[in-house]
Amino acid sequence: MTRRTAVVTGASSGIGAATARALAAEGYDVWCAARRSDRIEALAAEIGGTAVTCDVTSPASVAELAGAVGDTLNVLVNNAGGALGLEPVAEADPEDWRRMFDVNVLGLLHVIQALLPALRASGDGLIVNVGSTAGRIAYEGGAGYTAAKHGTQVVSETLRLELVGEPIRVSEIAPGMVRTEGFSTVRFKGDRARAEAVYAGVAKPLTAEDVADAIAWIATRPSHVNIDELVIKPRAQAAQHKVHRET
Ligand code: 8X3
Repeated sequence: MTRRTAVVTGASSGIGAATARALAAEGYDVWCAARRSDRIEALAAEIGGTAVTCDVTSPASVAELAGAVGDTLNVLVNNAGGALGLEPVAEADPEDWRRMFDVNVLGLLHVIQALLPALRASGDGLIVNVGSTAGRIAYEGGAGYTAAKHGTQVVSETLRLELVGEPIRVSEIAPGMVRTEGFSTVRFKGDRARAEAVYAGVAKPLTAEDVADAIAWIATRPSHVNIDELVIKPRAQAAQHKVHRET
């Protein structure tokens, strides 16, 4: 029997790397795609997958990924994404917004367009877009990121409408507070104190592995079962602004 295949973007760290591991543990041949070659090469060696250096904001780079993957693909996890800055609209840097829209929204477009033929050809395809609770709500300082992640959500919903009748499922997972090595450090441009403050007093934020476990669950449902959306938060986070912090 041919092994099932998966592509995970943003696989160099955090949720992406954990998802590549979780899918490999479920028996998938995993294409680990990200910009940082050294990291994905180490990961691919660890899980018996394949590393493909890829920047999802570059159509040419994504075309190379599609060329490497070949004619069929079962699972695409669009995980590459992220936040930049936490300034109010009045002061936000348009360049941050441009980059967030580029990776969280246009990145989806490039990768989906390039890999849709292979997903279709597999006869049993699944797209999992990694959104965020930021794609459901608004918070002060978050407009660039929340707008982009609302974009991720709407692209997912639209795609499900457009692909109905085809052998391709479309899911979106929307995590809340997840502590990963990169997310907040990137958002605050290396300011570790601000990054740490996000999780201050929260006993157990979600881990990348918690989210990866949920993605693997989505992927291993029978192929007629489409998990449209899955919102996942730590027990300590009842809502975006309602986080239990131990003092
Ligand atoms: C991460 C959730 O709260 O930083 O996607 O917007 S939040």
